[in-house]
Amino acid sequence: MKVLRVGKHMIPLWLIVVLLISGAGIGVLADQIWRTLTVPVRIEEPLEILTYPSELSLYPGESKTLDISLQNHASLNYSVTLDFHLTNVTYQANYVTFSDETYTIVPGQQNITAWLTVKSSAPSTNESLTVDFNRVENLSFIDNFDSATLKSEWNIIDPYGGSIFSLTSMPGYLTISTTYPPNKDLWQGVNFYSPRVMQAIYGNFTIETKLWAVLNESVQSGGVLVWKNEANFLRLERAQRYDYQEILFVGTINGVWSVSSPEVSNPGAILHVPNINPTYLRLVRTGSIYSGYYSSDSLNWHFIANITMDTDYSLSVGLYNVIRGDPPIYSATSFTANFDYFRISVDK
Ligand SMILES: [Ca+2]
Repeated sequence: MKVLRVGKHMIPLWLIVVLLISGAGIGVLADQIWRTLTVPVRIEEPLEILTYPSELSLYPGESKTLDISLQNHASLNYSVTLDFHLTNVTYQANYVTFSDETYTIVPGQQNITAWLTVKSSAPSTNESLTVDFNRVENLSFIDNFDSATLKSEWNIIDPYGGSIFSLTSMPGYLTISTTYPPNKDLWQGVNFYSPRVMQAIYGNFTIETKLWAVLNESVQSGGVLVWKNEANFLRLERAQRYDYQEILFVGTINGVWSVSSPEVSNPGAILHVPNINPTYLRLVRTGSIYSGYYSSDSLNWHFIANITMDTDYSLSVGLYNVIRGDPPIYSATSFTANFDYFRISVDK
């Protein structure tokens, strides 16, 4: 092999070549950017609705199917749930039941069938139906609360007793109703009487619910709970406190309650919002970071805050109802929180 002698060292020639190339590289990097390329990037919605019924007509007491064909342009499966809304919400609640299924949409074209049933006592009407498609990847659990019983993963917790958990008072919803006294709260070291449904979870996750509730007393709140123990838990909720309609993302971390004054949560956040109903709540765990979001339509999501809570991956999550009525500060007497669904997707 040819070598170059530098002082006492012999350097093989191939190494010199490498050194020269390296030197040229540094020269290029030191130059100015000589041209910029701009490429628009668009992430397309993978699910396309191909066909659906243009109108539906049925008599009281009848059921009808709704056939929809979809194209999944992506190369992976999605879970899809449908959310049905008649223009007349009260009519829907009183007379109409919609199917509440989760569909697995494989790549390519696929047909799905939903249905609606109208009670025999329903008066005639002309309504308009909108159907929201919720696309979820890696769905690991969903309860649409459309069955006669809660799914077996749930545990009902009502420490003080007397709260009502119902799947029939608002069809398609889990209703948690409670009254004051006493305060039924989730507050570090003070009160854990909140009526709730909880289930075990492991790993990183996204949990989401849709809350339908009339909030007109202080304090009424309901939302999603992440629970390790009484010293480590997070509440993401819609609330009325004082005269304010609010979104709160608060909790107890290492035994310290995050709400330091009526308007401040650190970590977390307390937001004043319009009187939105329903409210969609979404909470994402990534390692020790928990991110809270809310939405009024499940399309446009508003980031609330990140909270860091160091625990292992074994937790429980669920839905809760909180009421505080202790005078003179608070005045709530009852609260009913209706949850349309609860779903979990996990990182794979
Ligand atoms: Ca539902």
